[in-house]
Amino acid sequence: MAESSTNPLGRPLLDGIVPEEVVARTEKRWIKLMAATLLVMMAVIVVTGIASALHPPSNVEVIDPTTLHLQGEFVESNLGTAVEPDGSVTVRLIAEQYDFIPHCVQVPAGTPVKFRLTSADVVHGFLLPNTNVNTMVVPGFVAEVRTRFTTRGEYAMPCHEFCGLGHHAMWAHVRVVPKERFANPTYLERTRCVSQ
Ligand SMILES: [Cu+2]
Repeated sequence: MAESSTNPLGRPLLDGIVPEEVVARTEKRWIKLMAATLLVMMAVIVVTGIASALHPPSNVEVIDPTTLHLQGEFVESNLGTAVEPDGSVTVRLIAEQYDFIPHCVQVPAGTPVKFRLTSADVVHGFLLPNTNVNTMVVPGFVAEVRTRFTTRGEYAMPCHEFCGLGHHAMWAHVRVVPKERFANPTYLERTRCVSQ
């Protein structure tokens, strides 16, 4: 009898009790299925990593967060809105506990706008509601997001990565002004929202 080898009591199993060999066979199948799933997931991670598809959000550009204020692209005099030779606009911002620097920037409507951000301390988030702008700002990396504003108005920018006790108050603003009113801005106009 089949049961005698798996059933030490040597008597028929009660209704509803699954024989040991059936349990063992089912468990083996599940182990094989789980191992195959793990292998596929690991292969995906390795392949995407090797193909450089696995990286911090939006950009693979490293920067030393401890010297932002001393040298390079994110020194204070280079922050804010800058008009490029091709007419597009680049906005450079630093995120730090608990503010964006500059706190308010102006950009023209109907113009390609490139935001470049980095963090001076911990991970922050940058989000402009109702636009495609949404990125993490990771210390040591430059995040880059491109967009174009179709209508004028003011966008509130909340930090959407919890960054400490003052996180809830970490907001900045983007003011979109008509293209024809957006002349090459002075230093003050680059780094704050002065009325035009
Ligand atoms: Cu935050």
